[in-house]
This record gives sequence, C-alpha cells and structure tokens, in this order.
Amino acid sequence: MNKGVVVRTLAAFLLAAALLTVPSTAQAQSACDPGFTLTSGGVAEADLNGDGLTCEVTSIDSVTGGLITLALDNAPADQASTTFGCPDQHRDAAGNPSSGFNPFPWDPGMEPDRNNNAIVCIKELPGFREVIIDDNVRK
Ligand SMILES: [Ca+2]
Ligand SMILES: [Ca+2]
Repeated sequence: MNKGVVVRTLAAFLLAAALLTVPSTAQAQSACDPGFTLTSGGVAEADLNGDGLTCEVTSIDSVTGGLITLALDNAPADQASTTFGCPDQHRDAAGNPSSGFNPFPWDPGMEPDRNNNAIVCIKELPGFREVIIDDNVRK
C-alpha cells in the first residue's frame, strides 16, 4: 500500500465518520440557532417553555474584556403563552428592575433579537459580565 492509498483510505474513513456523527449532533441541537449550545440550567429568564433548557453562547467583549452571554429559549416563542417585554420590571427602592433585566435598543433581527423588534433585555452582573436575552416573557 503506497502513501497515496493510505491517505485516500484515511480521508474516506474520516468522511464516513463525519457523515455518521453529524446527524445525531444536529438532531440534539436542532432547536438552537447556529453557534448556540443547548444548555441545561442556564439563564432561567430565557427559558420561556419551562423545560429547563436554553440555547446559549458566551463570548468575550473585545472592548471591556468582560463576558457576554446570549441566551434564547430552545424553542421559538409561543405566541399564545408569551408576550413582548423584559422579565419582571417592578422596581426596587433604588429604581432597578427586580429581575435585573433592562430593555435595550438592538440591531433588528441580530441575535438574540429573535422577535425582530430591535429590543433585547440586558442584565449587568458584577465583574464585567452581561446576560442578553430577547424581550419575551410568559404572560
Ligand atoms: Ca426551554
Ligand atoms: Ca426583541
């Protein structure tokens, strides 16, 4: 067996392995948008259907060096059980919403603005951490 045959055999094996593994991976995360990871026990406010699962991606802000987590539910928002808005906006004595999420203007349709209304909800956490979700809440 010469080197070319070995390389072609290896390539064929890798291709077959990729074809066999891709469908199961895609199936497990089929409800998540590309780049998002199916997450259990993540951002509770993004879990609109209440199954404990969300789709999340965390990246480093190039300006602050802080962590930014985008979170969406693992299923499209159900029009019958959800409505636009950020999680609990009742304000405490200091004037901050009790949920910590404030509405914020966003590029329409850019993740995580799934409902495409140019508004997301952002929660600031200590240590330059931010959590960003779409402005959908349960009715
Ligand atoms: Ca969920
Ligand atoms: Ca939105």
